[in-house]
Amino acid sequence: MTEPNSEKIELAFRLARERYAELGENVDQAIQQLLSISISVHCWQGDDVRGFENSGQSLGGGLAVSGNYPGKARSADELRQDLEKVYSLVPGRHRLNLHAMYGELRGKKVDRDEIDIEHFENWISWAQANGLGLDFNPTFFSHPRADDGFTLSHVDSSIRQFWIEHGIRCRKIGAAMGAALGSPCITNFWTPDGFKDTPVDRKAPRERLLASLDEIFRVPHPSEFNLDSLESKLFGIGSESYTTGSHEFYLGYAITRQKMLCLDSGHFHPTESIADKISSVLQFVPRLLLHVSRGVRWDSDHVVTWTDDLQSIAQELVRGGFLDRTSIGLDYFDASINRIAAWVIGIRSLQKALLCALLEPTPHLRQTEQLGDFTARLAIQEEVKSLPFGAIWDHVCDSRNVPTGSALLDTLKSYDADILQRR
Ligand code: RNT
Ligand code: ZN
Repeated sequence: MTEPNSEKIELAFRLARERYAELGENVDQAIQQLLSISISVHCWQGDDVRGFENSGQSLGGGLAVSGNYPGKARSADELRQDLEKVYSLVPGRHRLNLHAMYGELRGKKVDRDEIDIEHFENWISWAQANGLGLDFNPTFFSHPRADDGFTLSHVDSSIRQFWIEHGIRCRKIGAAMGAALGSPCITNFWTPDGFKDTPVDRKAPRERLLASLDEIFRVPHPSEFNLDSLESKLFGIGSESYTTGSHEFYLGYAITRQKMLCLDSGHFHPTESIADKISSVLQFVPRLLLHVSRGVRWDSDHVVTWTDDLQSIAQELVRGGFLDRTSIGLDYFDASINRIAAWVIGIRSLQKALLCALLEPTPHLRQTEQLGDFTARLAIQEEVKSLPFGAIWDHVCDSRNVPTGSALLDTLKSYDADILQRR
């Protein structure tokens, strides 16, 4: 690939903008809308979902990371250094999504039911300095008390109590993050609870999960500081037959408690797309969180690429006018390639899908549908796919000093050589 220069990029952009204008599309407006979307970047791509507790505990919760590419972040400072690189390679202002196990415990043994705001102070001041919002997640895995596959729905009440306390503390930390940064923190709850083999009692664990969650959410936090969200999963490795927190469970819970629902695009049957769920779920819950991921066979967490599935999600958000009520996060981990590249490729793919959706001549398409002209609807849908989108994207990057084309890979390669290979 040769590096496009700014002059050529601008020339191509002007022609492309005209082409979109002929279809009634305002390109400048679409770009502004794209730049107003903050993506919540998941911290756990940088260190293979390890965290900084240094407990020697292996990754649990049915999560699996494969690959051993050199240079994973070994400390919060290294992770922050990598993240700064990531944010410099994508247009727009974004957020960071932290997990509780990424607290800085300063060499002390602080268990999950003891963590507090002080352990996230560095993260908060770094986010302030870098103009980032923060989101948060309690960590209900990679811990001795989660080793038998159950946490909030555990049959043992002392184990449930331990995790309830963890959940309560995480919401408090989330609210502190939101208050410090002037932007609500979304605290997202996902538990791995489930059975490997066919359960006899599907009901009792769900009753226990419901009671545990009600206990965690008993104390309200102002919505300008913290928003609670719940994430379902169809199955995990080692919990193939049953998960307590199924889609129906959390859908019902989120609706009745008016919480956010998190739809992870890798957490459903392989032919089921979350794109179709957005307009249904948003009839009933106040806000949605998306964990954008890419499922491949049994794995729900491949690096996000610009697939039809991703494009449909972006189209639904734009066509339905749902961007205001949806927070978009990423959730995947790949240790077989440069981890910074994995982050950047996923974020940029998501942004391309969003920009492409924002550039769609939706009113025209909608009209064909209303008139029952499905031939025109199909013909236009297919024609739109080959509009000169790339010229618009290159302009977005180039005009914001973000590398595009071969320059992107060059930047990633030098960071690899200078930093990652030396760790
Ligand atoms: C697991 C869920 C969950 C996690 C993160 C690390 O399947 O998707 O969101 O990936 O919390
Ligand atoms: Zn997820």
